[in-house]
Amino acid sequence: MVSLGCTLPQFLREQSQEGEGELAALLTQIATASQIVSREMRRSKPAKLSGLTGEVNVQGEAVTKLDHFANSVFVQAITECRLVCHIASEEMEEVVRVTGDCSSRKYSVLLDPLDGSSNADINGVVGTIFSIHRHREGMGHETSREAEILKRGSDQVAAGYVMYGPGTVLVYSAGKGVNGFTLHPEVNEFIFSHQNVRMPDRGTTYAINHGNRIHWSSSTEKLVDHFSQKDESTRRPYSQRWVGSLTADFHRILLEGGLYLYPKDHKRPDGKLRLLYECAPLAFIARQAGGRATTGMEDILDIEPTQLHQRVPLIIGSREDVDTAERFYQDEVVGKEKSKEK
Ligand code: FBP
Repeated sequence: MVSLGCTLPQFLREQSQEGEGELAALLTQIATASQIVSREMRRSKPAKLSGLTGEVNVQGEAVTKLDHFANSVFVQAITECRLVCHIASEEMEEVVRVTGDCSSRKYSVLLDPLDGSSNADINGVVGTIFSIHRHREGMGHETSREAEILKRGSDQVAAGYVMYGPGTVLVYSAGKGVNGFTLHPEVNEFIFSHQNVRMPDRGTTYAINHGNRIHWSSSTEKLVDHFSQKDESTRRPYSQRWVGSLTADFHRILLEGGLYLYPKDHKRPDGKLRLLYECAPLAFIARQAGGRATTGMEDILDIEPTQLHQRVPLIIGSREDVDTAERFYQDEVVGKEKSKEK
């Protein structure tokens, strides 16, 4: 039985069962990459890693120097461990097939190397989100790179995130609960700090970008009104929180409960966030901690992906709060169908 205070490698060694040693090695490698990123973040301002590269990524977003740096560190670390056949990243247009023989490599990794990177230059919280799938044997041909990576969230073998804030925290699940580790700045080791995290069934906060209000659907309007109304039995009105950095907003909800929403709206009919390396890994962690994630109509973990950089609406958090939100979105559809029948 591992106890709080041990290091991440010790934890992985003691928790891993037969056949899981390679997954432990991959997680250790991801953690090492995040330690490098964390160190550079601390010394990047006002040095060479602040500001933009001048490039625009596949999402049409300006690439910061830190985005670029974080992507290279993670891709290199994941490539070097020789356990991964395919890597996909928010910062890379296409899936990369790692050079060399893939036949004995068990995994594919998808990641957002630096989520919320616009916060980095103002000393705000940013994060790395990662998703690990089992590599399908015989699927390593050039033509099938995307097929290799387009898998449902429920098929993930592990997922996690690293939050670079006042402290650096790594949270992951390999399908047996959720555990968290805090980077000790002096010994530069992740120390086991959050054991078997359970998300409260209901929270007292909701997180949404109110600046998008003019674009919201009527169900989002009604839902936000609902959270703003007084009801002692459900501890409403809820407080509004918005860091504008998904890992930070999610981390708060994981520990304290509540709801995060980036719904579809009239400006973004598919939402903003990416299914494979933002929504699905966090949905996996939410479910492992007793929470849920939905688009409003479908569980995030059940979506069959069609594109690498696919966007989906995301409503994630405490089980009862997500159930409530889902009812608002589903009622709108039922209402529309009924009015068509008339
Ligand atoms: P990026 O991947 O472009 O950083 O976008 C993701 C994100 O920054 C999330 O971390 C955050 O929750 C959301 O977008 C913020 O969106 P908005 O710009 O509408 O506040």
